[in-house]
Amino acid sequence: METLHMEIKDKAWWKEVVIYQVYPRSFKDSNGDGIGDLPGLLSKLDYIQSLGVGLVWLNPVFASPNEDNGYDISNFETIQPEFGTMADINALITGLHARGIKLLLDLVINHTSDQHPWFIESRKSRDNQYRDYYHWWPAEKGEPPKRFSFFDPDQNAWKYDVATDSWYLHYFAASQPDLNWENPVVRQQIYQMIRFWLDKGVDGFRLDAITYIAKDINFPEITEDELKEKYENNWSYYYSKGPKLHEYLHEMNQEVFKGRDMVTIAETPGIEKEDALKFVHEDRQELHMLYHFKGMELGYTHHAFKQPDPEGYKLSEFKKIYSEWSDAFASEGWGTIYLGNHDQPRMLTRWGNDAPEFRLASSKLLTTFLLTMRATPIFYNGDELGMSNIKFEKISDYRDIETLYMYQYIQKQGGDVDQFLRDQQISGRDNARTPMQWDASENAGFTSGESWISINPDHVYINETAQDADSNSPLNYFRKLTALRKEYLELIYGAYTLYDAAHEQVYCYTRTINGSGIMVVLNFSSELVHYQLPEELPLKNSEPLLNNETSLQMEINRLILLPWQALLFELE
Ligand code: TEU
Ligand code: CA
Repeated sequence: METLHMEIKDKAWWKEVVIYQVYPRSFKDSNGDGIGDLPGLLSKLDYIQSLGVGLVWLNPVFASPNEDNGYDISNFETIQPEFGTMADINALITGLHARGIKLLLDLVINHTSDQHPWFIESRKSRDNQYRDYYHWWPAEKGEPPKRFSFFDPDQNAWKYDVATDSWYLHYFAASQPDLNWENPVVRQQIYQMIRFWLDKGVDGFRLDAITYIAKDINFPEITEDELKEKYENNWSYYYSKGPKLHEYLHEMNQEVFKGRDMVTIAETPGIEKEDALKFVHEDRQELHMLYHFKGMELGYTHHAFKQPDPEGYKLSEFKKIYSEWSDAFASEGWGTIYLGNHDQPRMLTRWGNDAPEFRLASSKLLTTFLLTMRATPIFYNGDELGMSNIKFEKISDYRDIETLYMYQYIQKQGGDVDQFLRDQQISGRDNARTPMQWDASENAGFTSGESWISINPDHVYINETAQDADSNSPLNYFRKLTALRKEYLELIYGAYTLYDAAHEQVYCYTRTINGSGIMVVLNFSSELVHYQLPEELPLKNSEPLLNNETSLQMEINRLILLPWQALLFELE
């Protein structure tokens, strides 16, 4: 172990940790109002420590009218009362640090809530001192050029405001007006706010929709053809190419992040792997890490909004994307990896198989993939238990504005809302937002009141209490893997090499330092698979280092893999 440490350059704590994402609204309710909160989270710090994770990403808990579950902030420096108080956040920072765990807060700075004092002032008059904090288009200039909104019943990113006979820009909901980053006063206000949280002891930030902050303020017309040819018919690819984006990210780094032992992880919708190092190459002095959406676009038909392909996804394409992004950071920069979060469905249902006979093995296999690839894993709360999609039947079951507004839009267009509801059973964001399943009791140990969103009925057999006592559970398997990462540095810094790229059922790769290391074999299918291990990879020991099943069928280098079986072998 010692020798290995010496050889590795650019080691960093944030390359070695597993990130645990906590969605506070659905984690633990402490006062029976059916909404998860900070005192509830504080009561679960020992649980989080038991997972072996090193960094917690907390979704927004700041003052918010809560139209987009906290991503519409009305005050960046106060805590939303239903979540708790500033004292609770202080206790969270102290409590996590006392357990050797660091904390990331969510920085939502592409937009604010329309209830933020800045916007309330800005919309009052055209010469208000806050006017240029946002993007306004005076009506006398005629209709503004089309811009697409992700959360709007008309998909229109411009909203007319009679008070000043003008339109304002909102890439997300109308209650989330976009900030004008071209205004240096706005940038300085934001830098000051970030310093406020860093001075309180926060260890870094996840930066929300950060690729969208820079706008071409000439607001040129984007024709249908141009959108198709240049931007894959996807506005996020246009929105992520604002002219001064990297200038602002560099400025923010220089003015706030530089010289601090902290980490930044950017959500970067609309980028390709060729763009990645522009954001995270050390010499650029912008960000530490990012997460992209290329994997998340896999397995959709692209004929309709987030419509799952009935054929599912092709493993060869899955391997291609995650291998290319691993290679993008092979010698420079550093990547992240995830399969789910609060904007995506549960990874088990989307990428695995949540049928009763396969779900435990499948969940453990996906955990194996995330924690053995060459990138910092971002692991979503509840996935360590193998939680699945709730698959709501009715639109009234949903709480998420992305689903509710898209339903209204399809309805207005006379589209097939029933098909949309079937699609959302697989792809809807609310599938990831059902409460954490602590036990088999009526409300899963989440609340003593009525939950803000339905609890998945499978909590009677998929819950933390039952799995804590079961050595073969997904929960204890997760704990084994976080421990293994601390023992085998190859799993962190080892080079990644893919084998059998064309195999449509088995994902086989190695993680090596100076040729020695670990081989990972994953059967991404619900069938038995006969698999010949790569000849050129002699095993140190035919006994696997880790097996998510309790049996192994192996003769010399031939394996008969069980459905969703995951194996780690030490290489000679
Ligand atoms: O998401 C930004 C983003 O790109 C999302 O629109 C994403 O593409 C979509 O949700 C996938 O379905 C961030 C936050 O993660 C999300 O929760 C917020 O709703 C959004 O920004 C606005 O703040
Ligand atoms: Ca509560």
